[in-house]
Amino acid sequence: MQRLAFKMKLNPGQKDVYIKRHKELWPELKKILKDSGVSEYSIFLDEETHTLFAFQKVSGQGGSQELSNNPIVKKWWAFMADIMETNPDNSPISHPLEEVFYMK
Ligand code: RM4
Repeated sequence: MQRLAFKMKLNPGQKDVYIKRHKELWPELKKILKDSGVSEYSIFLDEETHTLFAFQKVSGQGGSQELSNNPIVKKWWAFMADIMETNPDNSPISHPLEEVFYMK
């Protein structure tokens, strides 16, 4: 089991939309994430910098940001592209973070 953290960027003023869309996360996307081994997936917002801090446990080959070949994931990223900083293929710009402390 791997523990992964990364950061993304939300466009200013989009907090409420971001929360609403995730409350209504597509069930098929949730299934893809779970089936690929992602669990305990949380995303926190730093409102000062608009940084989204994501954490997840991963038991499969890779985390959520490595599912770019999946058509549903692609569709979700296209849906989210209007409110996040994205790459030209609509994937959110994600920066991996190094774990420097862990206490169970
Ligand atoms: C995020 C972003 C991530 C996705 C989650 C569910 O806003 O699009 O890539 O894993 O939603």
